[in-house]
Amino acid sequence: MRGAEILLKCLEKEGVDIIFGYPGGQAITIFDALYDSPITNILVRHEQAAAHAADGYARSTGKVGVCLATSGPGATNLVTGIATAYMDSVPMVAITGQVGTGLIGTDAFQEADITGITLPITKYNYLVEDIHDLPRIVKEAFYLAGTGRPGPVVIDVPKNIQEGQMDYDPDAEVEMKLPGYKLSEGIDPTKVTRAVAALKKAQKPIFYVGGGVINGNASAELKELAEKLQIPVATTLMGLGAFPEDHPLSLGMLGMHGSRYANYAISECDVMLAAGVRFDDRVTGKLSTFAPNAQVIHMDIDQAEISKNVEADIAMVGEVKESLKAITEALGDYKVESSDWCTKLQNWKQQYPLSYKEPADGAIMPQYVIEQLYELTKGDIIMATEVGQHQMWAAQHYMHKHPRCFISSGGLGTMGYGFPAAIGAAVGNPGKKVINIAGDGSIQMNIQELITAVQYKLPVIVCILNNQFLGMVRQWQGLFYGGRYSSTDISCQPDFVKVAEAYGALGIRVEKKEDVKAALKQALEHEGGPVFIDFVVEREANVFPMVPPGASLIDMVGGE
Ligand SMILES: Cc1ncc(C[n+]2csc(CCOP(=O)(O)OP(=O)(O)O)c2C)c(N)n1
Repeated sequence: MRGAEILLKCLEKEGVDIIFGYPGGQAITIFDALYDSPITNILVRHEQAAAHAADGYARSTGKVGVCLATSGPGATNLVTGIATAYMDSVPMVAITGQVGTGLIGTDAFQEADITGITLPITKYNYLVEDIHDLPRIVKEAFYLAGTGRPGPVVIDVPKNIQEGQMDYDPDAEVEMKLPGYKLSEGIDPTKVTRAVAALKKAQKPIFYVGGGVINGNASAELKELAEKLQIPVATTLMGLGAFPEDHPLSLGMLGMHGSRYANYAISECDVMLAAGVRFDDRVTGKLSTFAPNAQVIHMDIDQAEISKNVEADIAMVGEVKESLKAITEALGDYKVESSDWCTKLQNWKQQYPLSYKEPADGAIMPQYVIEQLYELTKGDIIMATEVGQHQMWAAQHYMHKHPRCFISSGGLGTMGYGFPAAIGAAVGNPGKKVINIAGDGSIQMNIQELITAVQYKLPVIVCILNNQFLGMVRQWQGLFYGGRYSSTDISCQPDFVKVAEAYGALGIRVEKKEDVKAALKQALEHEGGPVFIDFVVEREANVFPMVPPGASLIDMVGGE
């Protein structure tokens, strides 16, 4: 069998039925093998989108996403997508074609050292030098990508390996050789005892929850413990959906654009259960004043995260699901019915709701669009976002209720991520409506993927909150750079309705507030393919509240 066929058989063994890819000379043999394979390739129109689509597929399904590109420019186009997945711990296998092993290092046509380039942004990477290693490498790559702290793995396959031949028995046992890779061996019981003692003493406990709870499929265990001890839950951007936001214990999002009540609560808590989080600077604000009175219980699968930014008093290394379960079990019948703390937070929620001012001229406020979307869908969609103000409004003004339903580039903050990620989510979740909340800047970064969505009839609705600005940068220029709007006015822009129509999609423009809901309804009812809605919104709306960079969480400005 040819190496390319063996590669695909190995993918099949890993349960892969869909990949996202784009062909080229050094991957042509793999694409040739795909011709006869049960694996479907979703043909994107830019390799960056292949990586983001595989990432959106992975985040929304929990499976390992797979992307495929040719060598050189194909491989380097994957790089932003790989880095995005790495920063947000997304399980992905990226396969690249490479020039033949005899040409490596000669600056051959379309040669790029992709294992070198991706070394710091992958969990691991492989250059296949012997066809006999292929089955082992593929098995290891999926194992590494999907276990422990998930992440992307690159497999670079030279052309002579793809074309080489060997006997291959798909039923033969394949042995992995990963002597240095150790998974958690369970939770240290002494840590459980200490965590339980701290929680029993706590007057003002709080959960600070991140993407690790979603990656670790631990939402049910989180809810059980939060309810048992009446612990309010604040989530990061990556943690949205880990805990239902319509639950009385939910505080929504904390951090730079978090709710006032979440940030006040974090600042006042006495015990912090930090679950699957990494104390990112966008969350903590000024580190020295972050949760100053809290005893910190940090649960994480990755030992390297413990005490990286904030000293953990009790470190629980291992599956967050197991840590939560162990604490709940150790508590036995002990439970808390109500507390002054919860009452205080309920009052804060009433006192400091997320709000915004309506403009006098009746312009559409971007937050209003998100609220109307919630009215129509009640949390029962997959929402992807691009990066900017719209991303924060989508996080703040929609009630996220389910894990794996809010898909956003948190760590790298990649504009151009949301649309292809939404495509990947739509491919992985047939029948589900997928909405991409976009800015007019971000959508132009991977707008070519509209034809992919049209070709595969994917029900992706792109809501462009069109403020004719690179809004988030303009906001910072307005607040911190004296209103000098340098290179952020993008009012010279395409007609997004005509763009949609040119691609064969439905395009709708909304200029009046009273038309917002009807347009969303029309898009949600539209069958058979993608929709662009161009919401012409208030140009200079800001995201509030905001913790200015370097300030403490309690020093939020705006949004009252
Ligand atoms: C690839 C990339 N380039 C630049 C940035 C820096 N950046 C962050 S937000 C932003 C503006 C986004 O504008 P838009 O998509 O129109 O959204 P808005 O903030 O107006 O809602 C920019 C340029 C980025 N995050 N990603």
